[in-house]
Amino acid sequence: MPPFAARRPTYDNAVGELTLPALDTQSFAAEVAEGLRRTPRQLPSKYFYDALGSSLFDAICHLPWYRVTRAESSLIARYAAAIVEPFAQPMSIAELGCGNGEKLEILLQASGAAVRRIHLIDISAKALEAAAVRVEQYAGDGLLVCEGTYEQGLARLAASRRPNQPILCLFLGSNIGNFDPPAGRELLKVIRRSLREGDGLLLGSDLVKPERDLVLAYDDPLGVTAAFNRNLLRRINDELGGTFDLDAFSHRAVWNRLAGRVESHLISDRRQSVQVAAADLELTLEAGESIWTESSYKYEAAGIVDEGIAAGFSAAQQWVEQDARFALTRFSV
Ligand code: AVJ
Repeated sequence: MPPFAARRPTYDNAVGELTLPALDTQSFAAEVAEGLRRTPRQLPSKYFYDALGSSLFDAICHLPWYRVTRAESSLIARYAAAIVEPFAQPMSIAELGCGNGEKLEILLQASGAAVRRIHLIDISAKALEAAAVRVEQYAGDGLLVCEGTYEQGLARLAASRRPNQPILCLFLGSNIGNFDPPAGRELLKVIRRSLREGDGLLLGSDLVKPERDLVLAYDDPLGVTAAFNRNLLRRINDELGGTFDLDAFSHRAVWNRLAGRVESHLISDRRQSVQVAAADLELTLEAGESIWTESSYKYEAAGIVDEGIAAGFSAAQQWVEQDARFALTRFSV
């Protein structure tokens, strides 16, 4: 039996298996149809993370030009003890969008905290398997794995928490940056409402920095980010019967200073028609027309603190990596 399958029984059966409406093929098709009919055309970035997309993202994290992951990992390694210091132990740790679990493992190892239960929440089954294998040894009181959206994971977290253990919820990697500011605010409120007094949130966010650094981070010379972006079209072809010609789209990253975000686009190199069978969609793209696939909002360090307090958290402590410009902020409930 593969290691992950053997650990499946650690799912919390009392809560039951949730159905995952945001992740099934029908919802994927509906969101693709809705986004591609919009002006400007758009696709939701949460669908990047199929097995290949998750592997490409792992590769991005090793690129010299994408410093988010390394900056955050070094902050966590250095300040691990301070990060967990306010929480009564033994405690639980939950991570929204845990990816491969590397940063959580660093926190568990470097903090030496008595962590009994671990909740992993991610939209990618492949990432969850990797994370589960990594941190299982630290979860003396069970590892709960939730393949789903943040909202689904938070609902399960609130319903399945251990009575006398505070929860530190991790929301790292600047994943908050994929939400436009009103949606980000709303998500922070949902996180806050899923937690209780004595709990905390550790939020990792990338900061505004010079434009050339931002553009290189999202349009790297090796073309890995371009492949990550184009893989969304490949996924639509494979899962929804799409006819995208992957060679006919160029990756473009632009810093939109006024909006405070890096935008990732796929630009149609020529006028072309595309069908997506499962979405019942036929569209014609003009030469130079863009499909906007991702926003990566960048924050000011003080702005992040304000957002957490506005969402109802009571206090904040912040650690900043000044060189790469990345902030880790811990909020108390
Ligand atoms: C995982 C959403 C934080 O926006 O920086 C990396 C994804 N996209 N390179 C980001 C990503 C292109 C990443 N997040």
